[in-house]
Amino acid sequence: MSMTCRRLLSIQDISCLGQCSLTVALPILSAAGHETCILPSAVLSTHTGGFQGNTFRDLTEDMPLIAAHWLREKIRFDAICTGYLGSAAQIRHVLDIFRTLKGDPCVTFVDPAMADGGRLYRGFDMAFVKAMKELVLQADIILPNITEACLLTGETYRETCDPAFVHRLIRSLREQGAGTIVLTGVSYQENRTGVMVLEGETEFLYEHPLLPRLCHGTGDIFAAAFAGACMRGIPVKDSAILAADFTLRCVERTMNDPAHWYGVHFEAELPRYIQSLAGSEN
Ligand code: PXL
Repeated sequence: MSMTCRRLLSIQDISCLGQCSLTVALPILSAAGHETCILPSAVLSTHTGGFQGNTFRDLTEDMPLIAAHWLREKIRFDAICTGYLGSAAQIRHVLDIFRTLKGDPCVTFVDPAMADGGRLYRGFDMAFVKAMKELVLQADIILPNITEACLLTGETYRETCDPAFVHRLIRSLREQGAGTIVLTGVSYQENRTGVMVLEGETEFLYEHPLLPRLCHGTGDIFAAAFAGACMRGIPVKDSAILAADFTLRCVERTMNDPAHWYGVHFEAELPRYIQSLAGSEN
């Protein structure tokens, strides 16, 4: 087995159409060279951002059964990554999985995918936020956006950030017990955005252009590209840069296709992602 091939578990929903959650995490983590196991928490006909009347098959009951089978088979994971989860009950199952299926060592990544643009996604409430906070505090690495960081800390959401506000958010998350924090959507200027990393006591900001189109699924793409890179042994800071650049290129590819409103064209960027991983390893 190659030194860099890890066994990863991605826990989130399958939105059958919509280029988000498992349909982007699986190809991206596989492209990064990892054995990618999945635990689908629900099956939806589409994601909930912009489509109306999507189906929702709740797989909450299957989650502990699947985990128990793996436990009997003595399966353990080198990393467990979570994204969109449908309910507090699902979060409790994930907490159990963290207790039972982590390898030694294991890195846990939690993207508290529940809100954006100052608003919770459809179907979530503050009880869900409270449960998500518990999961966030168990993770080695968390990837909230600004809205999610506000919800997790009780800060009031703002359209425009300033360094003092961002510093308060990451410090507050850390004081509550968060490990490494990768905060996305940190924008200090109109045409720029970026990602703030707090690892140990080191803060690092990577800024890049904000493209004139907000796209669905970019958080999921960033999280998968980031986790894939980290698990190749690439340092957190470099993994954040690599994932941000990849996400940006995916959005660039989608900008000239206004009909493609529900996701981004990430597929054709996978070869360059793979190259950039190889380039960052040396
Ligand atoms: O991209 C995050 C996400 C994942 N899964 C589902 C969603 C969303 C965002 O709206 O609705 C089902």
